[in-house]
Amino acid sequence: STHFKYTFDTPLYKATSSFNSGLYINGEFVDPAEGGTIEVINPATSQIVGHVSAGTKKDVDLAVEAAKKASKTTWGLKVPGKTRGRIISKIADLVEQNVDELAALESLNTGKVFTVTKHLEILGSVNTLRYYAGWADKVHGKTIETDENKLAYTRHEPYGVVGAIIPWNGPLGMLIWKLAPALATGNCIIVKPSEITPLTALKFASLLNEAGVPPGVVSIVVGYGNTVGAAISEHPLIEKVAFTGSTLTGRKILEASARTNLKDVTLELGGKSPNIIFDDADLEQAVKWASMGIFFNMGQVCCAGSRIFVQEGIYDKFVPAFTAAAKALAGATGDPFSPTTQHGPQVSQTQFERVMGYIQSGKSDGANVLIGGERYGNDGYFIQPTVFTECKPDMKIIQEEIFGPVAAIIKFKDEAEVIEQANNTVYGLACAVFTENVSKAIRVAHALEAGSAWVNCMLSIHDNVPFGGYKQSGIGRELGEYALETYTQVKSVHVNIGQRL
Ligand code: TXE
Repeated sequence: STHFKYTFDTPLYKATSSFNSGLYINGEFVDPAEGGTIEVINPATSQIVGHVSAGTKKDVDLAVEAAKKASKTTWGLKVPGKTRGRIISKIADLVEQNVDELAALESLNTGKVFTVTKHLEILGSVNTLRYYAGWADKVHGKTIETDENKLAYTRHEPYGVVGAIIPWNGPLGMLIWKLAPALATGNCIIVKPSEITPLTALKFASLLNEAGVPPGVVSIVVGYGNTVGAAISEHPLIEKVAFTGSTLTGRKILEASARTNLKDVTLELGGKSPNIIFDDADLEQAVKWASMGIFFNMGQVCCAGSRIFVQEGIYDKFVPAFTAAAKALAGATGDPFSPTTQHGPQVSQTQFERVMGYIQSGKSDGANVLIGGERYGNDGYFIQPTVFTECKPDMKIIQEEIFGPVAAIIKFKDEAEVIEQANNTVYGLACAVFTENVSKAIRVAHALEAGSAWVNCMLSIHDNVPFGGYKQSGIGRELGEYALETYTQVKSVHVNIGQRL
């Protein structure tokens, strides 16, 4: 099978990373049944840095077969929760021990800033694993009183085999958001990483045997969406699929479920999250959070605060301060492995072109570019942090998810008006409100149609707080106790203890 080897010689990380980049099925790295490789590209240079194997439907079938077997023998409710929890904790320890290498691989493959990746995504994944390790022996049903002749109770049983389809904006993070609750509840899981960013998933796979994960419990099948992704969505023996990605692909997965075995589907899709800054906000804080809220991860964040509504009384102060923040970030653009870099490239040529297309549409629709609006440098997929003003509600840059470092600022007059404008979108992933008036903050947070509402902060995510979308931003919740429900099915057991016919 394929092998990945890369020598990092950077100010922040110097080491050689070397691992098997075949498919990880039934506890070992194997060649795909029908062959095929995918090029791995460094978006900071647009150079090829290696190759990984690409699977097809046949490999998914093999992974499901192994998972089915494991779920009946070495995993599932056969294994006590505390044992599953201990194995998940061990995975967490191994990820933590490999944090620098995982962060380096993630930065190499995505262009994300190394130190940010290390502390937020990789160490964040360690925390998520530990959080769900703790749940593994705490998943239980209820006894329900009916009448004295009956004992009725519920069991929260795993689905057996679940699938996970992962995007490229948080390759390891989004994988762990799905894998950790799936394993904690006793499921086996087939994971398809994004074909653009497979490296951390494969390095992660290389740790699983040492962690004591029985063969078949986790399989990592790298491949394209229309082959491996479609095979997972259509598979008759996969009872649930968890997806993070575009709304378009989310629809296809739901359709595939409807056409085939009606598998349970959870979707975490796009967003166009409003960030509302009232006149009485703490200006300095609002500027910092708003800037982080749209520019973090080069804007490649599903819950990015991409529509910034600013009340007219603070508008003339907010706009120059926000533009200055974007300018400072532009000055810190460059190599993701440099200690001074805060802004890296977009993940791929396709995404670069998509975002530049949106910037062009904003310009031709008559929005005003205050700063940015162009690519940065000549190598790689860098785009300058961009700020638009004079935006109208029907412009594409206001209606559609750009998924790049592009902020659109809209001036508003009063609370009722801004709530209506903020909710004028098919999406409903997140929202934010900045004000020092606590009643107004809570009133607005409740009025906005979104799965997460942030008051005087943005992009704040915790393992024990659920995350997910209203409207076309998705179905179901990840993280927290709520996610456990999406990996279990409830069985009601009725025991007759006295009724005679
Ligand atoms: O996503 P896709 P793309 C949004 C963002 C971005 C846009 C396009 O706006 O600009 O989507 O990105 C797999 N059956 N988000 O086209 O296709 C694919 O292989 C099953 C938001 O890259 O949704 C990959 O593993 N799977 C977002 C995964 O879906 C299929 C994160 C995501 O890719 C498939 C990413 C199919 N038919 C993009 N086709 C977020 N919510 O955070 C593709 N895939």
